[in-house]
Amino acid sequence: MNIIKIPFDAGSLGKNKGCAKAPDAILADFPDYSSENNRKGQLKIAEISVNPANFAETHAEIEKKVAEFEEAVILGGDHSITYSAFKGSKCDALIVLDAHPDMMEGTDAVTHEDFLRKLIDDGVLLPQNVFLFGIRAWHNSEMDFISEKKIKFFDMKSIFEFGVNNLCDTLMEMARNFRKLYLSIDIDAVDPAFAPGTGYCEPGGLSSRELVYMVQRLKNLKNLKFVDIVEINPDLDEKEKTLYTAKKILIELY
Ligand SMILES: [Mn+2]
Repeated sequence: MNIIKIPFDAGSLGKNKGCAKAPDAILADFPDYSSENNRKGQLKIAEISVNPANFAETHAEIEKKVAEFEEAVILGGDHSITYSAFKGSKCDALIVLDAHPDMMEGTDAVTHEDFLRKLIDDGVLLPQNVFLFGIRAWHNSEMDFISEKKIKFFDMKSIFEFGVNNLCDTLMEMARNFRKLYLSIDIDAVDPAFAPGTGYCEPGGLSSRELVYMVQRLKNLKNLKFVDIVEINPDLDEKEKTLYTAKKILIELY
């Protein structure tokens, strides 16, 4: 499995400073325990050199490096990295697990609050090829954008009501026919009780078991080529709960 480390947290606008440490923290002593997935391959690790003072240069690096891969798991970093990683991946559809839509009306630079809106506004990603899963907090302007662009979303209320397994079926049915699929996992999709090590603590999220289940199911999609895991902040973690959630996700992926 190809791993690409992107230790960049400047796109969080200071709100999740420290998540640049996540790639090394996740990979430390990895894997020193076994999991439900007994398949074990080799990890091939690449790192993207980032410049926190220069967003444009960093994003150009991310896009260029990711484009060298046919498939990979990308470790962030804040969620702004998904903008250029998705571009470089040449995927045509995106599933995002996140507490928030990340569709704020933004500034010129790509940030973790607006990367998804920018992907759509910049014509990189068609709105009908986006699937949001796990959202539970949004600004009115974000929901207006979602309605206007008819973006498909599964909010936590419906996930609770209809069940993760049923909605995962629906999601997979919709996602399986794209040419190349990208899955982006913002760790704040998970409830802060299970994953406190992140910038925004948004209650009422997925359990860590539900995230593991989603990953175990989604990895069966033949067109799934890229996965990223972002917004993990080792400095804000408690008893390494968040870090071990990320390690488990990584183990399930290979
Ligand atoms: Mn996010």
